[in-house]
Amino acid sequence: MSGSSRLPPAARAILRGDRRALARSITQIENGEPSAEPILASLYPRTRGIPVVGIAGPLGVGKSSLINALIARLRSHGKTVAVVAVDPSSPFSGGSVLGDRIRIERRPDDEGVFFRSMASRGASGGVASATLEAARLLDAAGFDVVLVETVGSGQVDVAIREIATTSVVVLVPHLGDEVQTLKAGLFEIADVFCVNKSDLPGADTAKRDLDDLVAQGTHEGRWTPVVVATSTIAPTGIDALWEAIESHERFLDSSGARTASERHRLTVEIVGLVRERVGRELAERLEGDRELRTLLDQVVARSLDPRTAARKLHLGFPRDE
Ligand SMILES: Nc1nc2c(ncn2[C@@H]2O[C@H](COP(=O)(O)OP(=O)(O)O)[C@@H](O)[C@H]2O)c(=O)[nH]1
Ligand SMILES: [Mg+2]
Repeated sequence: MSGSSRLPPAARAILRGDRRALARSITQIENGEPSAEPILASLYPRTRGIPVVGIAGPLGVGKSSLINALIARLRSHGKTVAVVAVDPSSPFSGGSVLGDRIRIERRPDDEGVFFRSMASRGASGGVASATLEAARLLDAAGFDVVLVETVGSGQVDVAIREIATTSVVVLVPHLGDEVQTLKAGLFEIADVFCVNKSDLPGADTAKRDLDDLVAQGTHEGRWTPVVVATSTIAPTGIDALWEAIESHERFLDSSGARTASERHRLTVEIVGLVRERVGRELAERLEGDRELRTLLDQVVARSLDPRTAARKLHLGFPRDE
């Protein structure tokens, strides 16, 4: 491989398929260690833009169970898979058992599967950007697909849009009020709806309700979400689920939406990084700043209001590169 020798040793190890180096680098990303930066920068040109599939939805709907089923399906088709669980309470085998929640099966003997959980401490934006960067390393490491399981609540679910190329929203029969919620929020993020636990009563109605909902929101030239019914107990619908994901990935290429949404995602990412950096630099500059102290005295004394003080502050940002 040309230019390989100029790569940082950790990046070279990752390209060689060294799983421990990969895990270590992801930890550095997770902890926001600057040592991750040269690794990410040097591997970015080696990424191919593999499918990153987000599996989102409320707790207990069967996301981990579906991921196990998808892994089996993908492995039997010779594809390698990396799984990132953003849900901190979604333990892998060997971790603690929480209620009757399913653990994503570790496959220690299978080099074609890699697991990673990302602690969702801090802001959801933090998890999103760490997950995005981890997915890039997994791409450079040669995996064919990344599956991301996310917690079911609000912000992280929405953040899946910034990470995943295809978003699957998992639901269960007896949607009831959930359909209303969907109209408001989740509907915006789903490329594929998965009605899991279709072995339970009410699955047909739930699928019909979703089909109706999707039909109402159909637009010429836009992707129409696919609704699939699955069961991980009876195993059914897993092939259909994967085919729906693949057909969305094909649509991204044929419609030009992949480039457009990639540009959008990268814009959000770059702006977020700038905001983060400016915020950090600002906090550093203002620490013990004499001008700020003087302004603060005036604000405390009610002779100046906070907004005016903020405008008066002279923030000369020297450019360092
Ligand atoms: N009846 C039924 N139960 C399921 C199905 N898939 C998962 N479950 C059960 O639902 C519970 C939660 O599954 P889990 O995969 O941990 O859900 P997650 O929280 O969304 O990751 C477990 O008890 C599973 O055995 C299914 O297709 N049918
Ligand atoms: Mg889970």
